[in-house]
Amino acid sequence: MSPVRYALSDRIAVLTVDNPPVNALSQAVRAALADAVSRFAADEDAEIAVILGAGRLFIGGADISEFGKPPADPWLPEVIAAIEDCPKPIVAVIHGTALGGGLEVALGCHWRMAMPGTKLGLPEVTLGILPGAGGTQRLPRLVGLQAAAEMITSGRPMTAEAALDAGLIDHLGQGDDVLAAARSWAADLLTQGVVARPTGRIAAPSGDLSDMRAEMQAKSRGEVAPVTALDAVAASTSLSFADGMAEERRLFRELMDTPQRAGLIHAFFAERATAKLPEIAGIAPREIDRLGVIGGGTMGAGIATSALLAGLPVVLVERDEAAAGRARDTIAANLAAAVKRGKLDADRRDTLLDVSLVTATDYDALAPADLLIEAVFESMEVKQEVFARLDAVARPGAVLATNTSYLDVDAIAAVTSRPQDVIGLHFFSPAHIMKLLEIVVARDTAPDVTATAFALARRLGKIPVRAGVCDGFIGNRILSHYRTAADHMVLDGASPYAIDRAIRDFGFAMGPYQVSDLAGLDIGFATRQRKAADAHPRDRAPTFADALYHAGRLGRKTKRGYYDYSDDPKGREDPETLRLVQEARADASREFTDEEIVRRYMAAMVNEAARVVGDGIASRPLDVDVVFLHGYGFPRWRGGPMHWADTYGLDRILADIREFARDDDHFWQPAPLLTELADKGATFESLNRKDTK
Ligand code: T1G
Ligand code: NAD
Repeated sequence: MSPVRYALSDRIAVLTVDNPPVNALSQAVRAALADAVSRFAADEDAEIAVILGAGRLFIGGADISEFGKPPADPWLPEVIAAIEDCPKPIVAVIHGTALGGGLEVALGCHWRMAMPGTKLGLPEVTLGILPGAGGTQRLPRLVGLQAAAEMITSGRPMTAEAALDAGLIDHLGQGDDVLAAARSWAADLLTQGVVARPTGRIAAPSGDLSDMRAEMQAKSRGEVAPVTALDAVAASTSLSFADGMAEERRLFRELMDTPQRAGLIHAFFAERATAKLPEIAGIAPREIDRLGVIGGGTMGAGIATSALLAGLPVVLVERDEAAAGRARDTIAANLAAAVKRGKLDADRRDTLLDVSLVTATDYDALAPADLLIEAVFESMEVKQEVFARLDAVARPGAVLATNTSYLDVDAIAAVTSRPQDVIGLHFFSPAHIMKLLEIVVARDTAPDVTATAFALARRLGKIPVRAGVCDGFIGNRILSHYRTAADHMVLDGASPYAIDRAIRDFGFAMGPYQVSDLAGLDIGFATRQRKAADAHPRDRAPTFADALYHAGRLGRKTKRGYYDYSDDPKGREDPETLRLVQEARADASREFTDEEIVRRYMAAMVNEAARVVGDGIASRPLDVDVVFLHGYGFPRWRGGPMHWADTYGLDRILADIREFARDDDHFWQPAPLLTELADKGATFESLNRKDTK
């Protein structure tokens, strides 16, 4: 059956794009749409055409899985030109979502209507490209230069209401019967005697984007698509429509060929692949109607907020009334911020606080909970004591989860009579904002408990990644390793500021020492104390970090850490820090270029990541990528550390590690999986393909 249906009645032709799940504009859809438009043009009984999407949305854009393959006729710009050039009026009736090429189809139509709740956007820059079917030329003609530039360079969608205000659509529909609304509007237009009205013939917009360009360039940290997209929009002011279209195509092709495009598309599919695991395929999750949270500090309050926002009632247990009150205050403040951001209305907030949230000090209050998440202090002793108490009060079949950052989930499960019900749910801070959730599957965790954790993640709007039990799971384990590589460079003579700068220039949001200041230097100190007993004689301790800790420089919370925050919230470099660091290191004779800093940092990251995959802690390399993109500020356009490593070359990383091992063959030991893949000339991507497209 054709993916575009044609139906005629009362002089109205309805062209329905039907290509589940998102009506993407694959080659077959483009060809069928072009045919349907020709048929309408030739159909003497049809006076107006409506383009609609079947199912839950209009059109989700170009078919991303075709990117990187040779382009197949007809091209989308040609199909849209045929719509625009049709002498009889064609209207778009948009519901659900119109994204990328989907919105560009609508821009090529002569009139546009959207149903309430619709999102309209040009998200191409988030995939490393730009709107390549006329979006950069038609949108500014409809909504003005500035508004178009903002929409295209941010990739952020607009609501139907905002689109009406902006002039992007002509009419806001009503009700939820899209076809009926479409037919009724088309009939009205016919009565009004409307004619075809090509967007491309609207006068070119005027204005200047050079200030915006300079600002974007300064903030881009190496990302190319947004600035290039801006250049395409700017072309609409100085070139004819036809020449502007040609310029858009030229810039589009340029971006299509960049590694950044490949990185961003990898990220898109990787995020959707993490929940696809053979071990939970077809397994029914347990039902979750009520959550229990134990500990209402930073994490517990954030987790409770996240659950409440998703409509799950929460019972939160703290040590005493004062702590329970503080937890409630934190949650109230989190919800107030959500109200301020327009994510929640004030009445609903009141109901969540008064009805859906129960705070208590007695563990018996947890008895009705279907899933309990422990977020108490990071201490095995405390956690085991809490789990023994949970075992006594939780109902049979309840899932018992721990939010530990590093500790052994098997050892926590072992104090209960039901280790099959125990799992790790490692949220990231702030838990109601960060999307990543590491799901730590312990030795005895039952498959339906794992399936329940993935179902919960979906309900909370999180991106779940399966991890196995080890110190730090996927993210924190790899972090500890490359952090150590950075510390070694400081011990050998690099300034922490030089390292932070080089890492930011690579594209990370923050350097490792800025991250330390944010987390608190006491956290790192406590971790080192905890691990001191397992230290190898050749491990090199970061003596400078201890020195800062002992000097009371704990980071942002004490206004001083690696940086000085006393009169600058962003932090200033501080000669006192450099003096403390200098005193604390024995041999500081080496100099490091930015390039070497990045090489060492990334080699350590990829090497430990290869061990994490080789040991089965991460299911596939793509799972590591998603953890780093969403939990550690890894630059999205580089696709994640494993994708980046494939691009850089696994043989080159191995050569780097062997070079660094000449000075320190204890720290720099190549991971067996890295050696194996590099020797075969294979990539990490080859290990992803087994389970994903
Ligand atoms: N192409 C191919 N597959 C797609 C796709 C697309 N555009 N969008 C989604 N899928 C797959 C996805 O991988 C998943 O597959 C399934 O559909 C459901 O997706 C010329 C260059 C539309 C808001 O960037 O933002 O147009 O995992 O889980 O949460 O200028 O999908 O089930 O096998 O995300 O309901 C611009 C990308 C393209 C939109 C729906 N378009 N998609 O969200 O479902 S570039 C986009 C989305 C372009 C022109 C150009 C979302 C959605 P599987 P899902 P959802
Ligand atoms: P926190 O100190 O802010 O909060 C811990 C809370 O637990 C305190 O409010 C304390 O009163 C309460 N508590 C302690 N013992 C209790 C008990 N027996 N019963 C009930 N409540 C008890 O700590 P946090 O930062 O929220 O960390 C909690 C857990 O989450 C730790 O395991 C930590 O490793 C993990 N974690 C923290 C982060 C982070 O960035 N802060 C991120 C991920 C995971």
